[in-house]
Formats: sequence, structure tokens, C-alpha cells
Amino acid sequence: GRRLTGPELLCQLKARVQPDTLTRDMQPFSSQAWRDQLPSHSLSAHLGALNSCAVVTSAGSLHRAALGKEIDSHDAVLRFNAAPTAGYENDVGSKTTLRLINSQVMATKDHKFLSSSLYSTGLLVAWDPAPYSADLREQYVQYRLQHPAQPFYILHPRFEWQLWEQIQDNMAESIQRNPPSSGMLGTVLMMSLCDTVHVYEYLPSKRKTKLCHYYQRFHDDACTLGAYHPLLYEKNLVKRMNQGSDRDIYTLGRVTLPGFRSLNC
Ligand code: NCC
Repeated sequence: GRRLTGPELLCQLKARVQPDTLTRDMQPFSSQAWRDQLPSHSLSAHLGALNSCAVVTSAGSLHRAALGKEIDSHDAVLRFNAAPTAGYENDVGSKTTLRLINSQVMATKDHKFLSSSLYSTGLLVAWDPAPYSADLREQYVQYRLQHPAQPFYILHPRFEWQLWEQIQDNMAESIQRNPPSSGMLGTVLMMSLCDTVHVYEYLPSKRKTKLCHYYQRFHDDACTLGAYHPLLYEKNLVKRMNQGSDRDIYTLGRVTLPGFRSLNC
């Protein structure tokens, strides 16, 4: 088909994806024993309408970015997986409104999901790249029992594949049949919750580096370009939807996306 413009891509995205979270009244979950631990309301009902939001990727190029003040000035800040703020405040800020975690974080022992204090700030949102063999219900219920006051949402699995299709339908080549990265899922989730979304170091700035994460001494180009996740294609789509300047990308590593509510489609 024809290559869509940025505004067309934004409207198509809004029309095609439902970034919903599971609630205890949904089928088939409503018949499961763990349903009582699921939230009774959706994430969007919980947060209400947000004005400005920041999505902070874990990219190594945030190292020495000095974006902390700018990031913290948003109404809500989304972070990913095991990304810390302690010790990195000047670069990435200290506010964490939400944390989007993949099932590896919940299932693998080295993340100490149940005991680490990293996960107890802000709201949690988990997602699972199905098909995945670990049973996460036990971990979910355990965590909920230990942190009954902390909201803990789960992304509806259909959202990953709606977003995957949106990426594939706008690419000339076939992309790998794996779900989009947490960064992409989180960006679109925030577009459904906020009027304006700034995404940091998803499209790499002049600080682009082989360093995988700003918080680890580990180098791998695949962290930025992708292997399992169709990262390169996700980033291409985000670049085409960006409403900020190329200068903002180069100097700040910042992309500006309108929230779904702000679109006139
Ligand atoms: O690395 P990860 O991602 O936690 O990073 C979060 C999001 O930031 C964006 N990113 C990260 C590094 C980089 N150099 N450039 C980037 O653009 C990506 O959008 C990324 O999604 C994930 O997506 O959930 C992922 O999780 C890790 C890992 O499971 C967690 O960090 C927990 O340890 C995956 N790494 C491995 O499996 C080894 C990664 O592939 C995807």
C-alpha cells in the first residue's frame, strides 16, 4: 500500500490498538482462582487524564544525558523493568509514576522481584510475551499479598499483537513474529493516557552508544537495534509519527507524540 503520513499513522494507531489492562470481571479471568487479586478498575480509570508524560527508555545513551530535571517536570513518568533512579537522578530523574515490567523480571530469580525495593515505587504494569512457558500467577499473587496497597496491572495480551500488526502493516519487509519491546508497548500505553508524550532515548541522540543500559556496564548493539523484538521497525514507525524536531532527537534524544485524546481523526 501507500506509505502513510505521520498524522495518518497516528490515527490508524489510535483506531487499531486497545492498550487495556485486565480487570477481575473480564473473561476468561473472572473464573480463575487468582481473579480476586486483579484490579477492579482499569489503569486509565485509576490514573485519570494526564497532561504531560515522560517515557524513559533504559538506553545506554541516557548515561550523562543530564535530563533528570526535564524528565521529572512531567505529570507522570514511565520506566521499564529493572531500570533504577537511585544514583542516576541527574541523568534520568527520580520520579516513577509507573513501571512496565516484562515476565522475565517476574519469573527469573536474579531480579529478586518479590524482595527488591526497586519495584515498590509507583504503579506496576506487567506484560507477558506469549507464548511463554512460566506460570506467573503464583508470582503475581505473592507480590499482591506482600504489597496489597500497590496497584499492579497486567496488560491485555491482545494489545501486543494489535501493535505488532500495526508495525508490520506499515513496513515493506516481513518483521520477526515476536511482540514489540516494552519501550514500544509503554509508549503507546502512555499515548492512551496522556495529552502529550515525550519519549527519551528511544530514537538515539548524539550520545548513541553500544552501551546497552545507562545502569550497567554491558555493551551490545542489539539493545538499541533489536534481535528478538522488532526494535528497528518500531523505531522507524515512531520516527514517522514524531511531532518534535530532528534537533530534539539529536540533542535530547526526545520524541514528541500526541496522546490519542489530542488527535482529530
Ligand atoms: O532492556 P530493556 O528491554 O529492559 O529496556 C527497556 C526498553 O528500553 C528501550 N531500549 C533499551 C536499551 C537500548 N539500548 N535501547 C532502547 O531503545 C527498548 O524499547 C526496551 O524495550 C524489554 O523490552 O522488556 C527488554 O527487557 C530486557 C530484560 O528482559 C529486562 O531488562 C529485565 O532484565 C531484554 N533483555 C534480555 O532479555 C537480555 C530486552 O531484550 C528487552
